[in-house]
Amino acid sequence: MSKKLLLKNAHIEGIRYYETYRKHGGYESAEKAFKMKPEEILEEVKISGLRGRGGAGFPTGLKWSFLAKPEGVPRHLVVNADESEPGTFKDRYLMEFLPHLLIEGMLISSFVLGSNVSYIYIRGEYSWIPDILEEAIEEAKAAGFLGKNILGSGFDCEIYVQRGGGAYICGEETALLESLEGKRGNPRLKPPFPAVKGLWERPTVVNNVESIAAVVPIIEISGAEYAKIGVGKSTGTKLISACGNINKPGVYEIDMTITVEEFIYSDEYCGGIPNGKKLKACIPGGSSVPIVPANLLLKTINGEPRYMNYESLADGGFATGTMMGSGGFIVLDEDQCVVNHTMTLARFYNHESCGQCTPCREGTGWMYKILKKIEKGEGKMEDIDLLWDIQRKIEGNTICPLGDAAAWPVAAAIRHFRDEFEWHVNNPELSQTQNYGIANY
Ligand code: L3W
Ligand code: SF4
Repeated sequence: MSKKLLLKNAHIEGIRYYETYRKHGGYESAEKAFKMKPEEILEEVKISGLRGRGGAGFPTGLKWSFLAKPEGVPRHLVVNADESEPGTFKDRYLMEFLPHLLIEGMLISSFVLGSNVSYIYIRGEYSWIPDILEEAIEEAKAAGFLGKNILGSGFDCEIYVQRGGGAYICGEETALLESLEGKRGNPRLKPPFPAVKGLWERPTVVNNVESIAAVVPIIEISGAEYAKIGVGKSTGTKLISACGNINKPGVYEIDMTITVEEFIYSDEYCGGIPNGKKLKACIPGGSSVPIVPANLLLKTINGEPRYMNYESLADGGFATGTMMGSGGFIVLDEDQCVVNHTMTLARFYNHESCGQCTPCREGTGWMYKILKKIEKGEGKMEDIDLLWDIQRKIEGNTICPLGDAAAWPVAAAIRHFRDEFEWHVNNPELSQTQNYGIANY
């Protein structure tokens, strides 16, 4: 059974409220942290090996250490709660059921970074959550954990919640900052990274909800103890939101030592595939990461079991591996059509492209059009090669990672499931009424 750090108290009734949260050890990490120096806390976070839980897996302590500290210039912590990656809903769970865990993590992190005004930027579609967060912020303030001179330390901190307008691109950290500044959410060129020039050109750390919540158990048990959980550079625990063709969709906390097979089939997690169907493929890290067929999902090319962690999921590179990404775990059974699925994703990325760069703006549109044509049985064999060619021209040639995120699913689908694309081309009549999966199993 995986160790629980973030969700250990999630089952307790009323844990959303300050009194219950406090009764179960809430804000004890903050009290401990305020007896330490900010540099000592930073050291604990570095030792913990915590990696950003939003998708990129960048070491959190390292990011914090990049924060510029020019004299007299305010610094900010911004929590990225714009959880829009298809298949990803773990931050929603944290904010809805454990808002004080996030507030406590933000308090400790703001103290380390010297952020007197910190923000939560939350996706607009999570319309009911800002009220929950604001209530928790008020409770924390009333209890002396926010506001002026927190715990007599002389440190002041306010937290504000800002709602997004429903654009996926605002989850990209620089687009988020633009939006927070009241502008259209267009990604900025990096460098400069937000740690140097972020919100209103001030040094800013942007971290995912789960990353900031993880700071609480790190301080509670120490960075060294946190680092002992998990394996290699995949330390601590990770929240996985599981969906698709599984018996038990939901949010699970895993300690990154379990295998993919165990995660899909064990009753503790996904509980297997409904109706005894076979596993076809999985997208383990949100829609942006490469799809992997069952044979490469349960084992690596070297025959090793594939584990639910950053290194093992990526084993073999994009040709045979994938990415942990945001932990949005999407399972496809044998009845699913990869072409149809890829087309749906292409439509999403085309719709969400901000339009600043030509390869992304035009390429996502062309990929969607071609996929639609193939899926309807109106494609030619050359279209598959054209599709491959277009995604190659997008990857690495855009301002922000949305371009790559649109290209990778197409590349992986063609690489691993070319037969399905060819089936649609060769079976135009069947393509009108059936999908590849149903027709072939
Ligand atoms: C200072 C340097 N800071 C890097 C910082 C950078 C950022 C973090 C990671 O994209 C991925 C994307 C999605 N000085 C720095 C530095 N940093 N070098 O480190 O940076 P990066 O560029 O590796 O990634 P990113 O731009 O943050 C994130 C993928 O995650 N993804 C996520 C999708 C959406 C969600 C969601 O809805 N929650 O996660 C899924 O795979 O495709 O590749 O902070 O500033 N020298
Ligand atoms: Fe906009 Fe796409 Fe360019 Fe990102 S890659 S800046 S979403 S056009």
